[in-house]
Amino acid sequence: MKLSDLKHAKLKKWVEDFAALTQPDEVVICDGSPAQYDALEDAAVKDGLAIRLNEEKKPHSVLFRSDPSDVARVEKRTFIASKKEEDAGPTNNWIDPTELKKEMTDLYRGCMKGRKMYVIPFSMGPLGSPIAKIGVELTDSAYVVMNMMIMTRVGVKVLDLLGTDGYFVPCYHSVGKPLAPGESDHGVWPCAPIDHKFISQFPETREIWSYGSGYGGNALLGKKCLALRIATVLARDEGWLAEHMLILKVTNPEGRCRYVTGAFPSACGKTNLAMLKSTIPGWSIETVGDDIAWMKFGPDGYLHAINPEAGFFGVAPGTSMKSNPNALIAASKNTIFTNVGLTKDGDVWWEGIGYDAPGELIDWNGNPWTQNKEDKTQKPCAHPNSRFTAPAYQCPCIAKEWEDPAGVPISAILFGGRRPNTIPLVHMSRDWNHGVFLGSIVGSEITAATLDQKVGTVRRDPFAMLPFCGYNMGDYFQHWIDIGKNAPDPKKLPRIFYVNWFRKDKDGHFMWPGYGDNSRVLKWVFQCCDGTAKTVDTPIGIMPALDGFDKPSEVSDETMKTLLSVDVDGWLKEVEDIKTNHYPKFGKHLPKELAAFLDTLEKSLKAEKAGEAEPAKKGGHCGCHCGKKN
Ligand code: OXD
Ligand code: MN
Repeated sequence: MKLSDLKHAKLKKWVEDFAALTQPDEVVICDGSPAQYDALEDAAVKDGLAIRLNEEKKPHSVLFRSDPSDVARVEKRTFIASKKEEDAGPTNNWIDPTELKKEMTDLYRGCMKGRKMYVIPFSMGPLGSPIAKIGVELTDSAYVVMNMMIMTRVGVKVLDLLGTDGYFVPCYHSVGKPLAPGESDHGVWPCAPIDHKFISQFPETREIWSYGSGYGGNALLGKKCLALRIATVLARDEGWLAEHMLILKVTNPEGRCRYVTGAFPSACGKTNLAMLKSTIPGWSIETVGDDIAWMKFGPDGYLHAINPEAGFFGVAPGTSMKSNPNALIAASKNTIFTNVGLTKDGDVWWEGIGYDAPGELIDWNGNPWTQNKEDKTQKPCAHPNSRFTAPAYQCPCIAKEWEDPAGVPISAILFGGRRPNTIPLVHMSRDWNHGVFLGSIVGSEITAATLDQKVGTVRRDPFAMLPFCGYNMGDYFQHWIDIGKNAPDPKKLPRIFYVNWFRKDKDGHFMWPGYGDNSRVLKWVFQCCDGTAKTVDTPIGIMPALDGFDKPSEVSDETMKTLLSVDVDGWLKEVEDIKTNHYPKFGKHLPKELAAFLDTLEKSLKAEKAGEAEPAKKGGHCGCHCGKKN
């Protein structure tokens, strides 16, 4: 397919203009065909950028090694360029859009010399779904094209859907490393130095301009840039929700199912939760998505979610047959591995894969590496943020409705983080706005002093959206409140829960087994939605009654009691931290409803401490938001 074949005049002109600026040798339209994918793979292998893996061990799969300076999302080089700084809000890096466009245009000038420019028409979401959106990415990275072909729906069918004048989100991307005549990459991952890297979102014009990084969310622009940062802006204006959430399907022993979404900060085990193997006989969990959910009210009045992605860009280290067999099987063929170890026989290996490294390997830097378990200072073989890019349809537990254009009706929304103390295993909000309050206070404990915060303090990551919200986070809280207010039928809104799998005892051991046993929490969530759960009212919300929770046998009664109790002093400290360090950041953008919840919470905790509170009330909660108890 050639540039002249593009029937969409605006798209064609936009491509021509960017090609004139960046001066590639050739413009290639991505048709989405397997033949084109294979040709890109062959070229990457020939350029020394990719290594073909053993066809028997990992059929049709390759390994890429990136530059050590280009291994992760670069939050400090990620910008929200709205006209007014206030619209980007206190949690984003803001730059003036005019200045930024000038600076980036200079960087883009001639940046694709010696390279091909690929035009990637892609759909986020099942083609033609009323919730899906189309983007077009222009990039000079074959790695990006290959990943986008797994992570999104790419090609002619998207162009057909766009027709002659359909709307698309324009996305520019360059690795920022032009080639001199006759020069090639010679096996060196192309990228630009850190202060030339820009991951820029322009919320008013709904554009994405990325420069200098070829890695993950910096470069696969459908994912964090479009499906979250730009989509949050579209969602605000169009009345829906674009969220950093997994989507899973729970089926009970009677064969009835419910769909649940869940927001957790990065590195809290979202992919594992989305694919967990239930430990309760008769209950099963299937996956609809592992990272992003777009939710819109359907004609039936329920919030319906689609997974805008078509693949998993999962963290490899720690993924094993024990922790997540479904992810390992999804990544057993037709997969791109990035920055993992390579074995002598052409297979991959990483820390936490579940078995020792077989003999001498090549590490993610391309150096020989032999495992030495005695040496606690040994550098890892796989980079801690090494990844697999695997097609979702290969996941054994993918739900049959994962590509349903209508999405799946959501019964429950979970929020969670890594909290060694204070936060109980699970509690349910009293109503939608209380759930918004819980989302707004999500946080994770700092475990390594890599951020500008002390170990042991809580990094607030509201709705797990801290690096992903494309506008003022205070206004985003308000948008969540408005979604509840404008719901066609408030009784059909999802129930909202706060979970914590990471509570530790005084010796630093995890109190809850997690993984498959998280299905026990999902069972209680399911029962809350049915109105059949055994619950108690507490100052922080609705919690499971001890005798109404399906406890794993290895957890003692004492531990279970602690996991399901309210730590009044811990929560009072939590309130204090939110009051002093978190909420004030949002100034006048903080919805008054949220400030009121914080006050009420503080009062009830103080009353509980003073022994003035009514004793915990037992009883089923009807499960909808009508306020009725049964
Ligand atoms: C991701 C992230 O890669 O959240 O999904 O960082
Ligand atoms: Mn994520």
